[in-house]
Amino acid sequence: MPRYLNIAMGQLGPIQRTDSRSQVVARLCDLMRQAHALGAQLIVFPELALTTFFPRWYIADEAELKQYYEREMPSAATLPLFNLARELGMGFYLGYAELAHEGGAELRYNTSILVDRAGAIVGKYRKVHLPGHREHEPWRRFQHLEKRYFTPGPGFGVTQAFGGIVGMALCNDRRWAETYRVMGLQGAELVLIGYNTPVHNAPAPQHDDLSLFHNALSMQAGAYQNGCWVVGVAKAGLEEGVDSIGGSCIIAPSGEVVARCHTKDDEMAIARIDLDFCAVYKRTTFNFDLHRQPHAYGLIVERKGETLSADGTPL
Ligand code: CDV
Repeated sequence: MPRYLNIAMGQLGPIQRTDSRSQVVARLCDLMRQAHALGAQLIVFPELALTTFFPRWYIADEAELKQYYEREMPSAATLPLFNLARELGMGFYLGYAELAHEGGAELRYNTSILVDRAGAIVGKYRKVHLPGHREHEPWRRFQHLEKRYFTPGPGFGVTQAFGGIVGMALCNDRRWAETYRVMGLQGAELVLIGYNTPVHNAPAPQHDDLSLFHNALSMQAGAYQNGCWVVGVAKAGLEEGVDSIGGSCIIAPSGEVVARCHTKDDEMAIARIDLDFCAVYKRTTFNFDLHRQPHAYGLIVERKGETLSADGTPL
C-alpha cells in the first residue's frame, strides 16, 4: 500500500515593507484554503514568509530591526494560520525570523517550523548556511546581511510526521550537498525548503541568468542522491525594487520535477507524492550502508575550506 501524501506549495509573491503581518497571514490562509480544497494535507510556505526580506537593508536602529523578528510562535498575528490549520486538518511549514532567549542571551535565527494537522509545532529548524556578509557594503545594489542578522543553527534533524521522515532546510542550504546527506543519513524521505533568491547575485553577476537553473539543479541533485522528495518554495517577484526568482517545485527521488509554480505571485500548486517511492533509490543505487565509503570522506568534516589554491599551493 503506497504511503501517499498530498503536498502543496504555497508560493508567495512579494511582501513590501509596509505590508502588515496580518495582511501576509491572510494571504497564507488563502493559499491554505486553496490547497485544502484540492485535498492537500501539508502546505509549504517560503523562508522569512511573514515580512519583506529585510536583510537587503543595513538597519542600524535596533528597535527598527527587531520589528522583523517573532518573539513567540504562534503570536497574535500568526494565530489565525494555526487555527485554520486545525480547522482544516492541514499541516504547514513556515519560515520566519526568530528572536530566541537561551541561557540569558538573546539570539536571532532564520527559522522554519513544521506544524502538524492538529496545529501543533512538531519540528523546528534554524538555518545553518547563512549567505551574504556582516558589514554594510554600499557598492552592492542591495545588501544581503544574513550573516549580521542571524546566528547559524546547530544542524539538520528530522521529524517523524505526515506518515514519513521529514527534514527541513532554508534557502542557501539547498545549494550544499551536505544538507541533504546529513538528513539522508537520518532516513529523510521528504525535505522541505523555503527560499528567497534575488535574481541578481552581486559578487557574481555572471550567475544572474542561471539563477533558476541553479535552483532546480541543486534540489534535483539533493533529491536523487539521497532518494528523497524535495519541495522548494519561493517568495518571488519584485519586492522593494529587488526581483527574486520563482521556480517553486516538487521533486521526486528520481530527480524529476513533478509539479511546479509558473508565476512569481501568490500561487498554490499541488502533487500527490508516494513516500514509498524513496525506497527503490535508498535500497539500490544510494544504499548508504552498502556503498558509502566514509573512510574516504574525512576532509568533509575536518576541513572548512579548500586544501589547495588554483595554482596548487597548499592553503
Ligand atoms: N536567502 C538566501 O539564502 N538567499 C541566497 C542568495 C543570497 C544567493 C540563496 O542561496 O538563494
